[in-house]
Amino acid sequence: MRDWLQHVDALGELKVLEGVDWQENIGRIAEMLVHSDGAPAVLIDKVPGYPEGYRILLNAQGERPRVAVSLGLPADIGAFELMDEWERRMDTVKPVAPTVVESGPITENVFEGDDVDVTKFPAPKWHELDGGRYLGTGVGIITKDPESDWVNMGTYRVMVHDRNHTGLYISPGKHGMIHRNKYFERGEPMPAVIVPGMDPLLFIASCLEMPPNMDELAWVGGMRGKPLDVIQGKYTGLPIPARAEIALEGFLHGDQKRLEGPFGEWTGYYASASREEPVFEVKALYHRNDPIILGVPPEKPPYEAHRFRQYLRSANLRRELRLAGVPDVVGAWCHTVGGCRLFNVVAIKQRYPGHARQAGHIASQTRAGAYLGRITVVVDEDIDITDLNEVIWAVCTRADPERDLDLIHRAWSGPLDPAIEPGKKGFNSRMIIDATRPWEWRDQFPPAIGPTPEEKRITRERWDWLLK
Ligand SMILES: Cc1cc2nc3c(=O)[nH]c(=O)nc-3n(C[C@H](O)[C@H](O)[C@H](O)COP(=O)(O)O)c2cc1C
Ligand SMILES: [Mn+2]
Repeated sequence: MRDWLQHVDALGELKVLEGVDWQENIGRIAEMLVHSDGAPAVLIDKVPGYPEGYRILLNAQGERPRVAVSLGLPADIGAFELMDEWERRMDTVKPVAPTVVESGPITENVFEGDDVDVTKFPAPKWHELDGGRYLGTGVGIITKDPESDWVNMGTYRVMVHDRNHTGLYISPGKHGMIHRNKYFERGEPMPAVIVPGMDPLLFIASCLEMPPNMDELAWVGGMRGKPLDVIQGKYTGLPIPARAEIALEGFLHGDQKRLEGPFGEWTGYYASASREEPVFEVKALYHRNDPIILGVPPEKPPYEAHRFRQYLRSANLRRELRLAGVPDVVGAWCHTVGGCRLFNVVAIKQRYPGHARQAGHIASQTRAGAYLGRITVVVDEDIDITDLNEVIWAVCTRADPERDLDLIHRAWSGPLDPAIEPGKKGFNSRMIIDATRPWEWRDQFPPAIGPTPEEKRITRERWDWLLK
């Protein structure tokens, strides 16, 4: 993260802000930053009541140039070039296992037993109605499958309970939850490491849907072309990134529960209310000198994670459709308005009857689209899928509801789904809208009005003083 900050500062995209209270105004500023186009990354320092140097990074990857820095790409890269490069890397990057080292910046400060105190960090109350202070938002949770060598890192929110206890909310079906349930079924606590501040690329790997059995730490090693240095956790043996900012090592206990939540979530609501959740006991606390919390509080869409996942998850969706054997997928776009989950669009060049339904049903169930989706729209290749206006126009003019609407019942949802009744959260349904020209009479479909992009370019050149 320190290198990343230098790069971003050199681009003029980093601002430092001092003296802002954790109770209200850090959260307020975070909310407003992610909803402003062109807003910088902001490093908050000198939080009243906390030591100078204990910082919080906000809006790190809210703009494309800063996502490019994370990926080691030119800062002026275009959206589609970024997506192509991401897709290429997802196809070609081979995981490189981390290297175990004895120490690193993360061991500059190590506390155990009574000396553990996670309340020393200026974790903000991010949203007015949150049930507590969340240290973990831009966080990665490292766990291991008890039945195999699979190490996973996923982003699951972390609320502070007291000096050596936190909450950990994991949605059903997430890899950390699959691991957790296996430990709990054996009557064992789950060993885990919580990393609330780290390299933004690690965070990307942690919060995007990588395949099961993929070690996100090894994936980042592959992306960087060199293994990540890790120390071995003293209590759990789990890998801890040696250059991370902060790490909490300990155990999640199935038989100790405390209220967790509510928390403002990515759907734009405090949707999961508060529930009893297993408690994470911190056995060891590690942090660098002058540690930096990575703050990525969820907000009403689009927030920071949507701003970068619109490229990365869309590229993943396009790739997964290709890998599933759906031909002639021209593009896929996970719209930020739906949190890059609830409203996804796929464009195809129709090749055969049923092609559009195939694309729609599969898009709604790939790794990129399966969890808590809602609406998948399939359009023809002439529609600009990044433009909501064009997409809705296609829905309004090419889809007839009784012919073009399919539902999938009892699909993968979870407690965060605001449309599902309390007590019944778990399943939801999916709407597949086939907004392509109907296959049988596509040749008789009325032609759309308007010049082609090439014609527009020529006309714009000729009358450039008038037509921008
Ligand atoms: C800022 C942010 C916060 C998130 N919080 C949670 C969370 O509290 N619980 C959860 O299950 N998923 C959360 N997610 C989504 C998961 O991190 C994401 O689905 C990821 O793929 C999980 O890793 P896994 O696929 O290895 O399980 C969050 C994502 C972001 C960007
Ligand atoms: Mn995973």
